[in-house]
Amino acid sequence: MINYSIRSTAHFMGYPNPQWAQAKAVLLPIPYDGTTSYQSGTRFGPEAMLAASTQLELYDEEFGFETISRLPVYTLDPMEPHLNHPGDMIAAVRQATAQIYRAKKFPLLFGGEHSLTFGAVQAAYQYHKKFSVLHLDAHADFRNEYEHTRFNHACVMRRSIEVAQAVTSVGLRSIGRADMIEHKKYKKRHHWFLAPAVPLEQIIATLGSKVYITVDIDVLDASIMPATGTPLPGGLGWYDVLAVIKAVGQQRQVIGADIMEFMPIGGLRAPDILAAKLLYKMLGYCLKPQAK
Ligand SMILES: [Mn+2]
Repeated sequence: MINYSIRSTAHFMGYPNPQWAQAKAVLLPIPYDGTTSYQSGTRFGPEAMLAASTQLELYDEEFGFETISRLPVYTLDPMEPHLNHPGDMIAAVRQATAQIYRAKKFPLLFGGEHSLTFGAVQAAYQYHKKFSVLHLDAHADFRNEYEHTRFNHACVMRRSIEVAQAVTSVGLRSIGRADMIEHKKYKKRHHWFLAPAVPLEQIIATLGSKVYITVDIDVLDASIMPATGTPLPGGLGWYDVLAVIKAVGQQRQVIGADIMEFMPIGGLRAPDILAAKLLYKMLGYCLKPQAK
């Protein structure tokens, strides 16, 4: 078992947790926003997603079954935030994710700010060695350092390429000069596709056989996903994002995933539902439970 706990919360989809030994996927809520640069509030993301998930149908009309009754999903208690240094929180995420891998289960994290993804990527490296990262985001997050730390959310893919065999970013529409300088150093292993293009075959061709998927929720267009720290216009649509994840799930082995940067807006429920539904669809696409 994972040895931390601060409080219990709703389980995903309002569905009871299976026995730990039976669980195939493990959901790890991480309410943390220590380095968020523009506005904070992603610490409230996981709770809002869990609450919204209880409003979704268990039955998935695309798959023709209830994903969660075919696929035992265990929802952990939210991680306790370490507020001293972002590196401490990333180390805690690495430890927690490593425990999920050690138990031979699929980690699906949701936060929380994007810097945390590096902890999960490090744990993936520990257990899988060779893997690619598929990165859905408005921003390249490829700076070597930002606001005096190498662990800022704006650096998370630059850190990740130090352990992953390749990083492929999709949906980008904000690339800084500092991102570009680093990109040139890693050109052979760092691929990017600018929004609104989602060329599935080309994207998949850049990925190795094992893939970790990280979704910064701001990859979606701000009109349907305003609930994020640094929203940008011109993003991908709902079906674009589903198509990429579905194709990767069909053609590669997905070894872990996350959804980050969701920052609920009080009184506005549509983004909460979107984020919760995306999590549910990702479970189906990545773990492919069979119909009985
Ligand atoms: Mn972003």
